[in-house]
Parts: sequence; C-alpha cells; structure tokens
Amino acid sequence: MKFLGKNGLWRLKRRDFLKACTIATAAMGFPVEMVDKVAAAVSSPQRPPVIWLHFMECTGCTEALLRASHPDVAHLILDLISLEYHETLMAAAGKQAEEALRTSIEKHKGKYICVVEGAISTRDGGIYCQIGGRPALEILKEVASHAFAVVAVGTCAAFGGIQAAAPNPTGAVGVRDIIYDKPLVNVPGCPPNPYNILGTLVYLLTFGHLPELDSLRRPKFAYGRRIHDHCERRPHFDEGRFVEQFGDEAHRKGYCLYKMGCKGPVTYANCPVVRFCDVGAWPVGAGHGCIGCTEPDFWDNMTPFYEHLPGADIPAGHGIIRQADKIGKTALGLAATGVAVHAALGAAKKATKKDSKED
Ligand code: FSX
Ligand code: SF4
Ligand code: F3S
Repeated sequence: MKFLGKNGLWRLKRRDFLKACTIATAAMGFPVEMVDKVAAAVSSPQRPPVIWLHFMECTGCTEALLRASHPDVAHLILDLISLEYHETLMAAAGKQAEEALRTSIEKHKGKYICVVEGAISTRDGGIYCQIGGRPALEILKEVASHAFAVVAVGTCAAFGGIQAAAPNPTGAVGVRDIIYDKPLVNVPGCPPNPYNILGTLVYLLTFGHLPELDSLRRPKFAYGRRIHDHCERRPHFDEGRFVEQFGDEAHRKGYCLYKMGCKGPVTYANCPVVRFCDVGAWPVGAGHGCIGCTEPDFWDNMTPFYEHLPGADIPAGHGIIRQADKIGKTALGLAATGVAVHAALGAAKKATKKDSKED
C-alpha cells in the first residue's frame, strides 16, 4: 500500500497512486480520460515547494487533512508537494524553525506555493498573533511576496473565520484583505474538505494555472453549487416535510432541517457530494443543519445557527421554494460528479481490501 520514501515521507505504490489520482480527477469534476494527464503532472519529479503558514486558528484544517481516513489523501498531498515548512508537521522548533523558513524562502524564491491556515490579526500592527516575536501580518506579507501563488486553506485564512466574528478584538482578516498582487485561491470550510485541498493543488500542478473561481475566489468545481442543491433531505424539503424539533419523529425519519435553521439554501460547497472521511459522513447527513461554514462571516451572518436568517423565511435573492423544480434539474450535472467520486471511492476501497489480503 505505501512505503517509506527517500525523503522520509510515506509514499504510495503506483497502483494506489493511480487510484488516488482517479479520485482527485473525479473530485475536480473531470472525466476519467483526464486521469493520465493528472497522474503525469502530479508524478513529475519537479515537486513544487510549499511553505505552509499557521496563524490564528484551531489547526483543524491540518487535522482534517491528516485524519482523512480514505486512501491516503494526506499521503498524496505530501507526495505531490515538497513541504518545506509546516509548523505542525516539522520537527524543528524555535530558532531552527525560523532559520528553516528563511532558508526555504531564499532557496525557492518565486517558485513556491504559500499555503495559509488561520486568520491574520491587523489591529495595533498585528501584535495579537506573533510567531518568533514577529506579527503574522509581517510574516504573511514577506512569504507571500516571494510566492508564485497563495492558497488560503480554511474559512479563517479565506475570510477571517471565528476570529473575525464581532466584535473582532484583534482586527482579524483573511488573506484576501492583505495580499492583492498574487494569484489567490480560497478553500474555505471549518474545516475544509481534504478533497478540495487536494483538488486545488492537483489542478494547479496539472494545468499550471488557477482553477475557475467564483466571486469569493473559491474553485467552482467545489463551491459552484449550494448544499441545498444536492442534499439527500431535499425531496422532503420539496414535499414540505420538516423536522420541528431535534429528536422528534420527523428527525428520526430524516426529514428536512430547514425549520431547525439549516443554512444549506445559502451555502455554497460540495459537502453532500464529496462528504468527509471513509464513512461518507457530513453534517446534514448526521442530522444537524448546515451552519454555512464555507461562507464569509458565517459566525455573524448565519447565527443563530438553530433559527432562520433574521426576517427571511426564504432567503433574499435565492427564491428557494419558487425555483425548486428548476434547481432540481440543474443539480443533475454535479450529482453525476458525486456519483463519479463515490464510484471511485468504492472501487478504491474494494481494491484496497483486496491489496491488503494480497500484501
Ligand atoms: Fe479555522 Fe483551520 Fe475552522 Fe479550525 O486551521 S477554518 S477554526 S476548523 O482550523 O483555520
Ligand atoms: Fe437539506 Fe438543509 Fe436544504 Fe433541508 S434546507 S434540503 S436539510 S440543505
Ligand atoms: Fe460546513 Fe455546511 Fe458543509 S456546515 S461542512 S458547509 S454542510
């Protein structure tokens, strides 16, 4: 299944590597014919250097990536890139770590991808988040200025996240409010789905440019549709069958969580399609409404989480009930992608079981 490479990282066997490429290709919404192109790009010996910065966050983004139980998403990402600096994963600390950052910037100037996790404090010169005595604000500006692209991983890095919630005492913001002159991709979610991190990096490597982005700089392949468009509870919504109270009969039957404050109708992400971990779990599937974690200022705009948005039974501009039929039809395209992802996952799972018997 995997073995220890020369660089000390676990590497995938060719067969598993191709399986993972198939899953990544499906997650990006590309046809199976693209797998070879993706595999060729990501197996290039020229692995792009990555400097991964941590600022104000819970580290859930890295945790979600490392805990992904399905075939080696984390291993594939770590194989894909040359991880030059990552405070959670590297052994170095203190002065050694500071030196590692300086050396990495110097060695890979203009060629590395800067991945950012966490929000950045801007109030009072950014003194509320300092690493090695330097404000995160200063570190980000320096590291991003020599990067060829910046990827903001998680809602904190993309939009400020919980740190930016009112009254935002530290003046927390996302990367987009500080870095204006670099190609920037946002991969929000609290935490983001590891497949969306993988898909974004694979896209950059395969095509050498950013994927198509929405107005919030999110890749459309992952954030182009609303949660509501692909939710398994959607037929209940369309038929007016709603949970009225957690634990009631309707809840046990899997009815729609709209009346419990589900923000799926105004949240853009592929959670119902790609899901999380090996068991295919996701919040609404587990019986909890979507809280809109991929959207800017969701701690302010989506709260109270268990009630409707203030004054809007049908969120303004979305017309969810009137457009129910139309949305149902346009949703079919992405639903097909979902089927492809799960088919790839299923095939990989079966083959993995077979491999482990053979190995
Ligand atoms: Fe934020 Fe990520 Fe939420 Fe936590 O690193 S997106 S608080 S899951 O961890 O930044
Ligand atoms: Fe699913 Fe929420 Fe939409 Fe109901 S309101 S169908 S639970 S996304
Ligand atoms: Fe977040 Fe909603 Fe998905 S809460 S994880 S965007 S279902």
